[in-house]
Amino acid sequence: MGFGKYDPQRVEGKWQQNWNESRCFEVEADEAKPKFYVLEMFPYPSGKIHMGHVRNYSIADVVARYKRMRGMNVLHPMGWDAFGLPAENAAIKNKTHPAAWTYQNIKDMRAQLKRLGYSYDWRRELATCRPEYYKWEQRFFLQMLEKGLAYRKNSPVNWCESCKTVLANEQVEEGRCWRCDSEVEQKQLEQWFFKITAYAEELIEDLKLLEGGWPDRVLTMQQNWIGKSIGAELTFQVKGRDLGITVFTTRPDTLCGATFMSLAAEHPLVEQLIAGYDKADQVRAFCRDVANMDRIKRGADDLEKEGVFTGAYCINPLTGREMPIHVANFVLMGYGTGAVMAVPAHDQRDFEFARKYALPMQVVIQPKDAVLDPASMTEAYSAPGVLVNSGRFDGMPNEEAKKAIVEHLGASGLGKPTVNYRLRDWGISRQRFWGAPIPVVHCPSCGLVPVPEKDLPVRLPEDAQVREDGRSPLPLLDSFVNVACPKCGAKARRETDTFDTFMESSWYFLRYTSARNEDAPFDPAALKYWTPVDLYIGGIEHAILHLLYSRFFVKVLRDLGYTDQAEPFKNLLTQGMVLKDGSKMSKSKGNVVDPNSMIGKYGADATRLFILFASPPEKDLEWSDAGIEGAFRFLNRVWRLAEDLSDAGALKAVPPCAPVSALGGEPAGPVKDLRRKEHDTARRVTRDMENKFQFNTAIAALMELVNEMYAAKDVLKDAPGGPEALSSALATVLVLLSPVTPHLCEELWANMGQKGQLATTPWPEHDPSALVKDEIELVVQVNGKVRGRLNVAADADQEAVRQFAMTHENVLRHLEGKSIKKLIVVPGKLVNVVAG
Ligand code: ANZ
Ligand code: ZN
Repeated sequence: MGFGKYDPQRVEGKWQQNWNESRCFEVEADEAKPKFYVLEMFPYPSGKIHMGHVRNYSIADVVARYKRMRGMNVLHPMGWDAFGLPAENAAIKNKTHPAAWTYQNIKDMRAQLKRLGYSYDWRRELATCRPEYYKWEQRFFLQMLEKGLAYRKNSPVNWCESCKTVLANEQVEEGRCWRCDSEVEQKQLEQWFFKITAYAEELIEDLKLLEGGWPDRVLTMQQNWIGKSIGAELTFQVKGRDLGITVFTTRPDTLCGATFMSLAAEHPLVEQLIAGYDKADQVRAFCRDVANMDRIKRGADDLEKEGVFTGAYCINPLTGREMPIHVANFVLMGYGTGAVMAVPAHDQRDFEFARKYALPMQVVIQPKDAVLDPASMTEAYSAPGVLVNSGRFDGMPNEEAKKAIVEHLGASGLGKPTVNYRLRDWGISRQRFWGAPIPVVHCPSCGLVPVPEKDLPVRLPEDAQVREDGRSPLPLLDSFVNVACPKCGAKARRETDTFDTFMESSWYFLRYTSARNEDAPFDPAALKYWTPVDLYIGGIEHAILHLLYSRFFVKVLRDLGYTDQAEPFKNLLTQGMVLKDGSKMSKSKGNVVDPNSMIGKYGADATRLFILFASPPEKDLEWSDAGIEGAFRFLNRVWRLAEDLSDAGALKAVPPCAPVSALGGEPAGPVKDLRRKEHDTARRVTRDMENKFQFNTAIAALMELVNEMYAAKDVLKDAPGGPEALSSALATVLVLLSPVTPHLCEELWANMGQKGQLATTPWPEHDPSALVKDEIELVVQVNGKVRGRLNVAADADQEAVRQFAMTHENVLRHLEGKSIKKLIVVPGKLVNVVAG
């Protein structure tokens, strides 16, 4: 007799093999069944799974298992975001190859995920560094090229001369290269771009579709990143020349307060404006310095405002005033028109600039109950007001004046309403090796020639040796670079830039629906059935770029005819971090807890249980050794409970939330009490699963039920219907707990003699009539004040309740010396005695 010691290693290995052999997590599209697509953000194969992964995937796995038990057809896939810089660095360091390093890591990490018992359909596994994968994004690129959505342009980049490579903004640390620490320059380089700006309006507009499904703060971050700004373009004539300068402004109402003009250092008119000016060289030097500034610093609010006069003037179209034209360091060429009408009285940056260079200031917006004096103002006034010093527009509320002034200028072709977006086109060129090749050829006579689709994939030569200095080996690799032009056959050069790795992660969730299809990126029926992703789970650090690029990609693929979806992810759950001693686990802090050692010591189930119990999914989680010990102890408690019942011959194959008939007739006393607790637990757990996945409270409810079973089992083991009630409750614990700790639950389920796998067993439904209590508690009031509580039969009649209330000691004391005037019974709730 007895189940032996709870040995997670044995139990977990056994059930992982069982699931694997029964293929119970493999799914196909099935129109007859409702689907649920749950997805975690796929990992970069860095070498090892960390606790953050375990948390992310455990949350997803509980959802997947729960939805499956609710009868849904659940797609839950896993794959690898396998291109990227760390592989190159590791290859240099370990004198190996990025491909070898990556594939070995995938192998190790896959084994770790399997050891955690996640319910993936492993047949759909994909690695983005495989040509069978990136072949399709090369095709998408060509189609986008054809539609004008991919293009090449000269653009400023961060350049490290010693590494001879472009650096992403994140790789520039205080103006220096993250790798070699030398000064980063700004350089113009031909680069590939995706025209994400063509979708700016839709990307903003469709955020509405995600309300309620995505966290509000993520929606706000997306909105700010796209940065829609409603304003106008106004044109100013340059004095004495046949030249106009157009500005973008959100405040056309302040036009009469525009006292000078500020241009970006890269503004194309600068050269013309300074022609003949005796200080032209000084202006050029200033422009060069500004253009070389770190672009992040240049856009920062606290930038010290600097500028230089160009020697030229333009004319304010409303006031006729001459406005000196300056070049200013805070004006960016990439936004609006690269020219700003400066209104120092009402714009803080212009205010600082004007104070510094003693430029004139004119108040044109008057607040309600104050008069602004430019001489004594200490900052710009940017709030609403009515117009002053604005001629015919005086007295007009400024919101109204915005429209009126644009209309007025519009009549002479000098103004029009305009919408601007902060969003920039997506630079997708990387001068890196470990990425997907961009499929074009540079021909000396034909120019840029797309690689014909039949020649895809353009394979990355996986055996190319990475270079010690970190530069891509591709440009020097003759076998890769030298090709015949696909158009004219002449000797041509292959493009050696590779795609930004954000590209692979922008569509992998669609590919899972048809991961093994070699003839097309997607099987249309499967894509239609499974998408959109119903629940996407990952870290908040991806709240902007990855999610934005994915949203963009889905819209492009829709316009290319692949899908009819407009949005990739219906619901988004951003899980909190895993902390140790209050801070994020990291190697440098030395506070990392390795999942492997936890699984080795306590098992996958205890690790999953601790992580899911310690905190609700969106909140940070503090790692605690005592916590995982506690989780392990609880599982042992469940194990021993089942074993006890078995030893006592009280373990029956009764279904969870068993009907009354299975308990041998209408239950009473402790049998009924346990049954009530069991059904109420099923109700609470189901509610918590449905309501934002509050696994922690669901687990707490199950712990309560187990406690109650311990307290009742000695009495119930031998009572009529008792073994059945205990077995039903145990079955309920196992079913409800199985999404969290699937292995232990399967094992005990089998030990109960239950049929079939728990993984595919339907979720139980509680019986509302089981929740009804035999006795209910009534509050007794005297003159509106609570003086006692009574337990009465749930079906007691009013007269019985009245009589019973008058036996309560404390109630009687409060009635001493008074006469009863009225006695009101609110059935099921209270008795109120009115006395005086
Ligand atoms: C005149 C003005 C008066 C402005 C005023 C503001 C307040 P958002 O809301 O971010 O779109 N601007 C336009 N292009 C710029 C550029 N390339 N670099 C730096 N600043 C630029 O900001 C729009 C405002 O930012 C524009 O409205 C312009 O200044 C400035 F009381 O025009 B405003
Ligand atoms: Zn050619």
